Amino acid sequence: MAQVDSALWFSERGMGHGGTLTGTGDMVGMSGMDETVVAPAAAGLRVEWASEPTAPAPGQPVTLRYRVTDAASGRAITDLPLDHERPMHLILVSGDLGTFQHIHPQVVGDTYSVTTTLPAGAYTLDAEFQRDGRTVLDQRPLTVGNAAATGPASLAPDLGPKTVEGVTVALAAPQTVRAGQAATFYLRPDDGRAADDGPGPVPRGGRARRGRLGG
Ligand SMILES: [Cu+2]
Repeated sequence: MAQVDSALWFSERGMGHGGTLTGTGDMVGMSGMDETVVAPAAAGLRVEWASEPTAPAPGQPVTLRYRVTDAASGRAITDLPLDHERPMHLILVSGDLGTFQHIHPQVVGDTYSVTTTLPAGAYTLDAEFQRDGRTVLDQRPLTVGNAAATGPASLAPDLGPKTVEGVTVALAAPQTVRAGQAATFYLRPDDGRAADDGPGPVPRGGRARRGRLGG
């Protein structure tokens, strides 16, 4: 990799936002995988989930509630440790990959709750948090209005630089990515400032995301 020394490299663990993107197939690579991601049951937990309203409407606020309990005692857990400054990270992705949100439920009563607004479609919700040193992933579907509003994903490869809010991010990717084999991706943000200004801040939302291969 020619530009390793100047590239800002983010490990998949550094993002803290693992999960499987439904419908994407083999999409995102990983490097140095040393993190254990488990389902709630494997961590001795239950996750009770609810949306309000139960049938969310497009463009209308919907509150998503996660009640995490100790499976043995039934006790609600509201003291999840902070991981990247948040106790819980929630990624919402539409089936056609056209809508993506990364939001952070907060403790409300004995739940972790967040309110958002979504276009119509079928979504996958990945809620991730830490428990006893492991990363726990709760994954579930959510339909907003007409599920058929989001068709199949269009996955025409496009690895060119992208500019968002004045920051251009270039991606250096391996020629080939194979399921079960490590692959390293390099993201190089450039906000147009002189190089000796240092790398500058990385905009939120501009971070890499890890997925699992062969999902
Ligand atoms: Cu997050």
